Amino acid sequence: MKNKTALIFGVTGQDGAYLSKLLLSKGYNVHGVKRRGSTLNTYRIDDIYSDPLIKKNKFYLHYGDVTDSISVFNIIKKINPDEVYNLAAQSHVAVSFEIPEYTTNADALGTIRILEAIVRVNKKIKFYQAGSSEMFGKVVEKPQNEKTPFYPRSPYGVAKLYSHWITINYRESYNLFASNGILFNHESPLRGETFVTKKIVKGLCKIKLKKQKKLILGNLYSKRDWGHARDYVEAIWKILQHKKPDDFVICTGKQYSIKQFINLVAKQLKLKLFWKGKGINEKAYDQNDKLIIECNKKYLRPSEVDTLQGDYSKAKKQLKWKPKININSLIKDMISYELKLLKR
Ligand code: NAP
Ligand code: G4F
Repeated sequence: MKNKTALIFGVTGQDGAYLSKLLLSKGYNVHGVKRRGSTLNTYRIDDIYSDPLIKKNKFYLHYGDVTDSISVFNIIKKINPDEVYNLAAQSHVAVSFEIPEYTTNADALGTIRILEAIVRVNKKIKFYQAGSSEMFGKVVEKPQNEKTPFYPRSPYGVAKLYSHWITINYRESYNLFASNGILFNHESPLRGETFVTKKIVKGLCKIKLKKQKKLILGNLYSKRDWGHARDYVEAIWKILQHKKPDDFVICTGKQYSIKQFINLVAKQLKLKLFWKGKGINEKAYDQNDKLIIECNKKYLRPSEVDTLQGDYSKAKKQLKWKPKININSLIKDMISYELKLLKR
């Protein structure tokens, strides 16, 4: 049987890197779409990329942008892949309040550009849409599953909800194999630097090594259901291998507050933290009463998602998927990567 070909929009991101490696390990030809920037953005995939003109490999990169219909159409037409994974997004919730129109263009309209290209080029191409637990927003029930009504709380969440429904609409209208993952927060050593887990792990590692004095955060009390990106890209792939297109919640079912996450990281780093104060004035000190963590309202959002906790029963039953990496192993992985970098 011929090897499958996958096309990944958002290949340079956290999930793009893990998914590329997974698909290559399964024998796929992997094509990725990267954006042109004034600085290089391929550090997460540099280890698997070598110029095909120099060395024949099965990993190819193309310049494109999901806000540019021409590039989206041309790439899909040229590659005519078996599977398209749409991971491309302005993925930072807080930033989506500052650039709402761009976020909508990339995260909502980007999806319809890809779906339209698939309809015009080849309706047999399977499509995965990277949906988010942010769509549950101000949650109306706990835990959240595929039947939970949505209530997004940010331009990002609203844009992702458009993509969720347009994926279902194209599935029903054109009989496409188009599926949504509704993924809860997932992290890894490759997580973007401004997301809270990475910021905490990096900040506390630097404080431990005396390379940074303090860490400044926002809301310490929101709760998230955090998994490992390596587990979640396995689920993404399984969603497209399922016998029929469908929508799946992917999560761990466990939740922790930001403060609990900090305490777990500090424990692994053998940093003793003493918490004082409440709300935005809550602060953490070390055993010498030196200030290590404080909060600033700069990092608060106009509207917050207070709690997220998923139920992955459907994925467990139908995809035979469950998370393998727990929160402490995730933190261990993130810390060891960070310490290695810092000690280099
Ligand atoms: P990420 O690290 O921020 O990666 C996003 C990717 O999208 C990057 O490759 C980025 O390129 C690319 N991108 C951004 N705007 C683009 C545009 N206009 N055209 C083409 N590419 C563009 O995000 P991630 O954590 O890997 O997440 C992958 C997807 O899953 C995203 O859609 C995200 O919204 C969604 N999601 C993530 C989580 C999570 O917890 N990680 C949970 C649920 C859903 P650059 O490298 O050039 O910036
Ligand atoms: O790490 P975060 O920025 O992730 P958030 O907003 O939950 O979004 C992530 O997960 C979504 C899935 O639910 C994805 F769709 C999305 O693309 C992204 O990957 O913030 C987590 C929590 C928030 O409640 C935030 O207010 O941490 C709180 N927080 C507290 N201090 C902070 C900070 N968040 C950030 N980024 N930076 C802080 O200093």
